[in-house]
Amino acid sequence: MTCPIVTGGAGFIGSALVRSLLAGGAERVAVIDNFQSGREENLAEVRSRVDVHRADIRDYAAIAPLLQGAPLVFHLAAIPSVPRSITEPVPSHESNIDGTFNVFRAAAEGGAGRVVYAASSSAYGDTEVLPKIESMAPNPKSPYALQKLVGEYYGSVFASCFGLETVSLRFFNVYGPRQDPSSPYSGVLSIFMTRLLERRAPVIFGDGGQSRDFTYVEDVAELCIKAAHAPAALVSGKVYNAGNGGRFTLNETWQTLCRIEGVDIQPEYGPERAGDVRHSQADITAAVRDLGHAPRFSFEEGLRRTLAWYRASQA
Ligand code: UD2
Repeated sequence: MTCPIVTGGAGFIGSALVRSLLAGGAERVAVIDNFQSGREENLAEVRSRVDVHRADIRDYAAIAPLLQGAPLVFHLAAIPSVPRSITEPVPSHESNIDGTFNVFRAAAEGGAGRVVYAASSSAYGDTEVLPKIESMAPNPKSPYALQKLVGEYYGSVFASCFGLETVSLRFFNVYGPRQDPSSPYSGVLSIFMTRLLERRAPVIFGDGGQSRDFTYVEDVAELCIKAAHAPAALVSGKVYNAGNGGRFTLNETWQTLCRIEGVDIQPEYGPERAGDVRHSQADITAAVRDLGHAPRFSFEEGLRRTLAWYRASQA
C-alpha cells in the first residue's frame, strides 16, 4: 500500500479525515472498515479516489497485507461509547484492545511509516484540576476509557520496543456533520441536533451541569494530519490532547442550540449515566507547540455548521 490508510475511514471522524487528506494533496487514500457503524455514503463525493477494504481489525490475517509498507496509518476504527462498553464489554474490548494491537503489530511487521492513533479524553476520568494536561495520571472510569488508554500504552511501547513511529491523540468529544444520531450510544450533539430539528425535548442524563470540550471534526482531522508529519524525534511514542480548549455544560449547549434555532424547548432530565466523566476540558499547549494544532472552529460556528448539515440531510 503506497497511500495513507485510515482504519474506520467510513465512519464519522474517519471519513472527515479521508476528505482532509485528499484535499491536502493525497492522490488516493485507502480505508479499512468493517461497516459496522461506517457507511459508504460518508465517502460518497470522494469515492473515486478511495480504495475501500471491507475488513475487521480483529482479523490480523485480513489487515496485515493491507498495512504492508503503508507510509501512514491513521487508526480510528473502534467501538466508541462509554455506556456501550458497560452494556457490551466483550465486543468493545475485542475491537478497541485486540484490534488496536493487531493494527500496531501489522504496521510494525509490515514496515509502515507511522501510526496516528485515535485515543480518548475519557482516559483522564475525573480530575481535580481543569484543564486536563497530558502529565496528569490517567484514571479511567469505564471499560471504554481503559481500552483507549491501553491503545496509547501500546503505541508508546511499539515506538520504544519495535521502532514503529506512533503518535496518540486524545480526542475530546468530537462533533460535526455525519455523526450518526440513530443509536442510544450516539454522541450527545448528534442527538441534540436531531431533537432540535424535530422540536422535541432531549433527555439530559444527570443535572446537565457536566461539561465537555466539544471539538469540531475538521479541526481533529487537520490535527491528525499534522501529527503524521511532525518530527519523529519530538513526537513519536507520545500522547497529545486533541481538543478545542473550551468547556460548555450540557445545559448551556442545549440553550445555545435553542437560541440559534429561535425556539424555547425545555429539556427532560434522566438518571446520571454510569461511567460518565463530570467535566472535560483540554489543555492544548503541547499539541499547539509540537504539532502546530490550530483549531479554527469556535463552538458556536461548529454548532451552526453541524445544524445546517442535519437540516439538509433531513430535507
Ligand atoms: C467520551 C469521551 C470522548 C469520546 C467519546 C466516544 C469523555 C469526557 N469524553 O464521550 O472524548 O472518546 O467518549 O464515545 O469521556 N448525554 C445526555 N443525553 C444523551 C446523550 C448523552 O445527557 O442523549 C450526556 C452524557 O451522559 C455525557 C454527555 O452527554 O455526560 C456526553 O456524552 P457522549 O456520549 O456524547 O460522550 P462522552 O462524554 O461519553
